Amino acid sequence: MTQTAAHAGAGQAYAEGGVEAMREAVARIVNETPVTDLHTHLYAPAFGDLLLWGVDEVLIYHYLIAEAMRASGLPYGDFWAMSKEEQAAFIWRTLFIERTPYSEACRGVVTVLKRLGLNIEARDLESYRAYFREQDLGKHIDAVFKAANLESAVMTNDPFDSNERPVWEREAAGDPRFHAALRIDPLLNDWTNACGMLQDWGYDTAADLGPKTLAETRRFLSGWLERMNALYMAVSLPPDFAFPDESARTILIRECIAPVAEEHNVPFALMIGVKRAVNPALKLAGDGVGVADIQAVENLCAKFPATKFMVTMLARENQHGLCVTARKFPNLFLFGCWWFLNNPSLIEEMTRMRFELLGPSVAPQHSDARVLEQVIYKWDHSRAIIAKVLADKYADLLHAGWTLYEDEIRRDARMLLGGNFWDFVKGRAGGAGS
Ligand code: HDL
Ligand code: ZN
Repeated sequence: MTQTAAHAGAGQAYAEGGVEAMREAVARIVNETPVTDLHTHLYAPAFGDLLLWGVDEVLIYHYLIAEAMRASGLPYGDFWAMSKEEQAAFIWRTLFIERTPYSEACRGVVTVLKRLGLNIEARDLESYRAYFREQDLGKHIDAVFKAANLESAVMTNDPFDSNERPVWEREAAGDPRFHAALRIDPLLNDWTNACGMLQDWGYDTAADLGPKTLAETRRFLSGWLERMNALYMAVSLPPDFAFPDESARTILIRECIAPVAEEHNVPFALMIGVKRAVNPALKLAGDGVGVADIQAVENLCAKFPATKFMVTMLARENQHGLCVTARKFPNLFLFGCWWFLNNPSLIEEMTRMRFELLGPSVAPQHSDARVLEQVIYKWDHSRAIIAKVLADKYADLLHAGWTLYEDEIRRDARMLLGGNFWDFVKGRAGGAGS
């Protein structure tokens, strides 16, 4: 007999007359709840210079490069000819001194400097540089994780990256605050070249994707999942991603990714909708967005019910369809407001839509941080919005007559800021497939 009468709640109770007190409690609890940041481009200290940190790296973030090139009209070649310090000074002058820094990526820099206790009023880049020069990286990582209230972060680990692969081959000392995710874009988006690299590494593969090649590709995936102790496999995909179709990608997903994901009980994360290099002259800042077809997600979840899929899509236009699809498939887990969606107006819109259609069953945000200190602003800004939307939904519920208890708010915040992700990673695929 399932429990029906008793309620789960304990602690302070909130009913319709206590909405303001409830809002304060929600803001406090969301800020107090440690986060698992499930997708970043940060690296554990063992990866050396791959971990980007400090004010110059914060300023030359590719989001800010795009904004500064747009604002200044500087020829691309002139910018790329500059040193990192010169690029950072150019961006500081262009976006923060000559203009007001109210874009989200600019405001983020201000939040970082303020939360690290620097003198914003001075607007003095040299003084900020002096502060970072004095930092010991290990202690600085501790301070940044504490400021962001980050429990841990998931890296993006690419065995096809010639800078990163040797670190894993040296058996890099792990840091419990940095988890691994196996990133496989070359395998699924550039099979011919990836096949050649696999051959170089001793895998008996051929471009024709015969049975031996498929077995060897599964061996490659299993080996790296184990070496990295990766939490999931991930890929970014173009707007025209289709499944199934006649491509090598469909064969690799069907014969390699899905079975290996199920065998290792790890999710397969698809980040769909990026148009790479729409302006190649901007390099990393040159990628764009396109509306994708949700049918591919439906087909994957239906065909592989025992495989766990994490999905985030880049186009605003795809968000409602993705929420509806997640209602149909318990093996589909939605996460984050990715990249061009990571702005207050769109985070609020998406979080409201997800809470209304999917309740507490999503991961509303990830940071995608590329530079260590960015986690401070990305989580400050997102926690405020998540708390606001959650409190609004609670207020509607109290108006409907529900009573909410303080420890239920804590439970919900824990679920949204990491608990749901860990449950999905550790559990079996939900629904018919399990
Ligand atoms: O493919 C990805 O993981 C994207 O997040 C890209 O890294 C992108 O450049 C980015 O940093 N977005 O926030
Ligand atoms: Zn990313």
